[in-house]
Amino acid sequence: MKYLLLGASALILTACNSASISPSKRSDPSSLAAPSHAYSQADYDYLAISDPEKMSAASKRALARNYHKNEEWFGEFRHETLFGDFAFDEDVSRRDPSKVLKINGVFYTWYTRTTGETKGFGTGDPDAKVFPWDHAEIWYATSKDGYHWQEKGRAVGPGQAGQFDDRSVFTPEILAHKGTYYLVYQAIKAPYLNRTKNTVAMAYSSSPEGPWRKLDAPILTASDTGEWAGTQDNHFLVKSQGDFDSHKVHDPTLLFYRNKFYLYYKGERMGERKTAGGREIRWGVAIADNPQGPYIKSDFNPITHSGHELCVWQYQDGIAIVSSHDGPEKQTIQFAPDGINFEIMAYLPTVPSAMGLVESLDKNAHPTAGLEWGLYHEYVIPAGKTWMSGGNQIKRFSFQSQYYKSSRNSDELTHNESN
Ligand code: AAL
Repeated sequence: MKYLLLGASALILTACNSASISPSKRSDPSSLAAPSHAYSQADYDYLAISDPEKMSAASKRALARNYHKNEEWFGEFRHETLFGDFAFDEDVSRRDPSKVLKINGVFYTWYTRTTGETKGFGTGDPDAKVFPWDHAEIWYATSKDGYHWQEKGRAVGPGQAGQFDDRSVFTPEILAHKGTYYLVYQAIKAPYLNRTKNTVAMAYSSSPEGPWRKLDAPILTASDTGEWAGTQDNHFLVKSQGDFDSHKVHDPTLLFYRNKFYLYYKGERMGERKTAGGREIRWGVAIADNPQGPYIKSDFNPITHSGHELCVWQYQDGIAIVSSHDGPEKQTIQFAPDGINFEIMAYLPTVPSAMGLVESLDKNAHPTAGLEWGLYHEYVIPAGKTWMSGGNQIKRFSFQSQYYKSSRNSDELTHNESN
């Protein structure tokens, strides 16, 4: 694996060097050729390149991006509905499930829970629910088999009027570290407008059942850069966009890695534009010596130029991610030997939304072992409704690797068929 990764960085350097040529040369595809000594005859053979002196742009790209490597990272997601309180309920929206922790033989997850109809912005009612995650609380549920779930109650709710989290708390993630449970989640202070900037908050407890003690202040805020244009509540109108996370800091995911606390998150930018991959969405990381912070944003942010809800796990000495719906590198698995510098390892046909991984899996068994199964959410949109006014449901995914056939997966399929 190390050899492959070193090989990948060498190829990327080669690609960078060729990208620094003058713009006039750039229009000539042959000027983008990587020096042939960077590749072996086996590389050319694998990619059906018969003459390395005459490579199309696509062949050069295939070499530079390792299209002939990393088969062990490839696979496909499958989806299953769940039972008990995670069966679809049109009156209750459950979404953005956290990691699944196994504690004394019982699975636990935390998630965003709301009721009531989403009305959207501009209704004239400052209390109207503007998004499916507005006026939300964080609840938790348990399961003995990972299929039948029982909702246990509220873990964390919004704060008192005037506090930074008085409007909504949602999209939780969990970290168990040295006997303490840390919940990280998004918080909104009223009023909830298009231009509202959210924060990331933390609560901790010595038990997964709570009680949870909130920190007094957010652990992460949107960057204080960028400038709105005018006073209309329109987040596309800006004088300057600012940093990648100048508007929103979303989907916090906390890992204990290399003896520090890595808080990965999604940033959204004021005046969001489109890229070749659609929405302008990127991820960053903020690092702390102690679980409660202070969290310092990495100078290398943004660390992705794609993705949506986070899916992050430690594999061997590095960090693996699944980049979901947005950006030119959507639907990829990526790996960073240092948790910062990610390279694409595989391109996936589909990716579930808001995946919560199972912490107790043996993630080092192989590259995608950490994805063996987990939870995610789906929109359920009845006729006449939209993604905003429809419902949300937590479901279960499994990942089918062609390379590593797992007997567990066939058990799951049998289980599914028998239900
Ligand atoms: C999700 C996540 C965050 C956003 C919202 C709820 O897809 O990215 O959690 O704030 O949508």
